[in-house]
Amino acid sequence: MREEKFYSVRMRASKNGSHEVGGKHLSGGERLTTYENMIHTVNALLEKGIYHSRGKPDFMKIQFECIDEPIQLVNPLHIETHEVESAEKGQVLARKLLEKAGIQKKMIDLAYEQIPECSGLRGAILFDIHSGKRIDQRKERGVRVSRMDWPDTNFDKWTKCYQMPRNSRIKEALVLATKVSKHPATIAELCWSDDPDYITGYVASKKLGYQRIKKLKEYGNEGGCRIFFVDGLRDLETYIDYLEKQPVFIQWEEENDA
Ligand code: PML
Ligand code: MG
Repeated sequence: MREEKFYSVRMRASKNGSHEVGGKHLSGGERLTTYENMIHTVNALLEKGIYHSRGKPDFMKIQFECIDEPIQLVNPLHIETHEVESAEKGQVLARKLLEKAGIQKKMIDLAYEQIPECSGLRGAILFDIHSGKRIDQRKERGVRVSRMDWPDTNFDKWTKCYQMPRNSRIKEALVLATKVSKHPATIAELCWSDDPDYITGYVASKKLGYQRIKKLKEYGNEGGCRIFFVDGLRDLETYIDYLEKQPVFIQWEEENDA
């Protein structure tokens, strides 16, 4: 498919020491790039971590590695945006959408009990929709989805068609949600940012697509959430391996947009 070599580039930034010594997580980023574009990509991640509303980092790690596996091309999830009057109404809508995605109400309540645990994690929580329990063993790290990106020219085409801003936050969130939802073990995802200046979040699933909810928390709140609702009967190790290692490029083709 592609002859060129690609590299996975990752960044994480924290304050009061590295994540390993209990520093506060500030920012993370995942990109796929060619060697020619490496400096530009590393600079973009550096900038993302340096100028951050959660604080000024005193630790940052940026690393790259060559990818040997073939890169999977995936069409982005269909996107819809909901305006809501308040964070409370946004949360009611999020719960409704999770039910629509096929998750029982009592399981959604149990997942919401996990939300305080989500805050401060640099990755996601995996929540089993059968047992109602968190099933990853990643403690304060969570599972970090990696090795994914959306080439700029194709993303630009998509933003024009949907009249969306050329916004890297939306791009990164939709890339992640698309990769995650593609796996058969993922039933749905619930996410909102841990940044105090960003209040939009989403529920995503294969069935519903990427359902943005304009307000899921109040400005100033640093409590974020990223929960993957998973079918825990499937092999967890293979699933986590997919999330962390399978390289994915988003490629939008209008005719494939459901
Ligand atoms: C994040 O910034 O960590 C997640 C942002 C999710 C919502 C992005 C959007 O669709 O506006
Ligand atoms: Mg953030």
